[in-house]
Amino acid sequence: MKKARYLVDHIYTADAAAHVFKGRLYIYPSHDIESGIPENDNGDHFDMKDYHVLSMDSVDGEVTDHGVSLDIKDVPWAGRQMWDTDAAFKNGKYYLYFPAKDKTDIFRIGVAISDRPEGPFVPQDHPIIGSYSIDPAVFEDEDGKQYMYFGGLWGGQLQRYRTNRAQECGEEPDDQDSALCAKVALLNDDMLGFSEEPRDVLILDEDGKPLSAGDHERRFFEASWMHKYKGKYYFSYSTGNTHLLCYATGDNPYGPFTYQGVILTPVLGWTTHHSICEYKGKWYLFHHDSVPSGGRTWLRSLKVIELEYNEDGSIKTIEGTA
Ligand code: FUB
Repeated sequence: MKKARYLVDHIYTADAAAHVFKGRLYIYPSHDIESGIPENDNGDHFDMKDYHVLSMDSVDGEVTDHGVSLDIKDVPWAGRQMWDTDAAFKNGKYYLYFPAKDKTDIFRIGVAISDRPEGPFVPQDHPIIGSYSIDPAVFEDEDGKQYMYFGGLWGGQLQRYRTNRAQECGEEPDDQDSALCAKVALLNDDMLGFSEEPRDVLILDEDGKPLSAGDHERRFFEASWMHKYKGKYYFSYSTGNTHLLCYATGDNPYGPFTYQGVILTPVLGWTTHHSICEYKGKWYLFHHDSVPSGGRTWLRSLKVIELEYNEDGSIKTIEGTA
C-alpha cells in the first residue's frame, strides 16, 4: 500500500487547497493553533488567526513555508476563526478566498489580492456580498470561467440558510427530507463577487433521487472541492460526522451530480478535508489527520498521497491510515 507523506512539522496545517501556479505546486492550508478554547460541536476550538502558503516543486521534495500571507488583524470586517481557504489566478493577480466570522459571529467569505501566489494578500474591506457559511473552493473550467463552491453544516452555519436567505431558526431538515446542499456560484470577471445567486449542488443517488438529510454516510457536510478528469466533473466533499471523503460526478460545473463512492476512509481526528490536483502527469490527494498531535482534533497535519483512477473513471478508495 502507498504511504502518505506529511508535508511540514513546524506548524499545524489542515484543509489543503492545492494548485499549480507558474509550474510550481502551491498549498493554501488552514493554520491550526492551540488557543485553549474547549472542544464543542460549534467548532469554537478551531480558532485560527492567520494563513501561511506552502510551495514545492515535487511532491517528494522540500516544502517552502512562505510565512504569514494574511493575518486576521488586517481584515477590517473579521472577528474570529479563519477557516479553510482557497486561491485562484486571473489576469496577473492571485486571489485568496477565506471564511471568517464577522463581528456579529456570522461566517462570511472574504477575498484578498496579491501579485504573487505566496502573497502577502491585501484583503478587501468587506466580505463578498451575498456570501455566507464556510469552505470556499474555486474551480476554473477549461473555458476560463471560475466558480466558487462553498458551505458547511453545524459550526459552518449552512443549516441557518434556505435559498440563500438566513432563517429565523435554521436547523437541518428532518432525516427523510432532502439533504442540504453545498452552494456554487459563477464569479464575476473581477473575481471579487458572485455574478449570480448561489445555486444548490445537488447530489443524487443511483436512482436519481436527492440524497436525504438522514443519509449521513453520503450526504454533503463540508469541504467542497471540484476537479475535472477526462471531461467529467468530480464534486468531492466531507460527510462530517461520519468522517468520509466522498465524490459525485456530473457533466457540468453546476450538476446535478451522482454519488459514486468514498475517496478516503476516516482519519484520526474529527474533520476530514482535502483537495485533488494534477501535477507533472499524476493525480494527488492532499488531506490531513491528527496523528502528529496525538489525536487533538484541532491540531492537524497536512498529508499528500497519489490518487488513482480505475479504467471506468472511478476513484480507488484510499485508507485514512495510509
Ligand atoms: O478548519 C476548520 C474547519 O474544519 C474547516 O473549515 C472544515 O472543512 C473542517 O476541516
